[in-house]
Amino acid sequence: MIELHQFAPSYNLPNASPFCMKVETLLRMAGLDYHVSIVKDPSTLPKNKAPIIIDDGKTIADSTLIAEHLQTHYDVNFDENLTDDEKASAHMIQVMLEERTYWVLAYSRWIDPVNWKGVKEVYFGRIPMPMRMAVSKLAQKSMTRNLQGHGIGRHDPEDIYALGISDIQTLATVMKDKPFVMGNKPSLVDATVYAFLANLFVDGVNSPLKAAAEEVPAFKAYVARMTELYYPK
Ligand SMILES: N[C@@H](CCC(=O)N[C@@H](CS)C(=O)NCC(=O)O)C(=O)O
Repeated sequence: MIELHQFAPSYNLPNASPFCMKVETLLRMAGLDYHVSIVKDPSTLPKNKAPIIIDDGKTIADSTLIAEHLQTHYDVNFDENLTDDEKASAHMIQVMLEERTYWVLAYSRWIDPVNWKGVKEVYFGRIPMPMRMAVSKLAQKSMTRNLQGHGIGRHDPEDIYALGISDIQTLATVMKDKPFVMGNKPSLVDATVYAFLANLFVDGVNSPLKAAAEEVPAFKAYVARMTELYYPK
């Protein structure tokens, strides 16, 4: 059986990592059996990031490589209903969210002082004091370095959020009121969009990025639709 290594669920979500949530959603979309193994320290993983899967002795690290693996090794074609044009649009949305919006979301959680105190409790609250302080400080430092490395972390907060808001508005323009991102049926990009929007809406993290998403009623309805389909109560 496929082993999915991911962080423990938090924030009342399948996962507070949009990449972990994307992969778990893909496994459910594909109807594949899997077993979850909780990652406590991502530095123990082959690429130092979660999620990974281990399938038939093979380790695959990175959500997009995992999606490819599922399509190559199982009878799954997430995009079977899409035209080439739709596949191209879906690809652009996925890359926008994963390679740019992600960093704005990360900034809002790990750096923005409005949220960090609460986020720290959720992520590290189970570690006993005084180790909790040291571990959370180190993790925040590492995120600061990553944001600098990406480049977005070099901007003023207003500019960081403005970039993320333009992504959210672009997504709203593409999605309109369609039931799923590319039309009437879910496809690969839905796993990413669902994971990101659900993560934006969590209680206890507030930012201009979340406020922009809240202005789009279709987003909340979409998250509820995907939850009902893939994580029914
Ligand atoms: N490109 C990767 C990104 C995965 C990723 O960024 N995972 C984050 C959690 S959202 C992580 O494990 N970060 C740990 C770290 O950077 O130390 C994918 O698609 O799986």
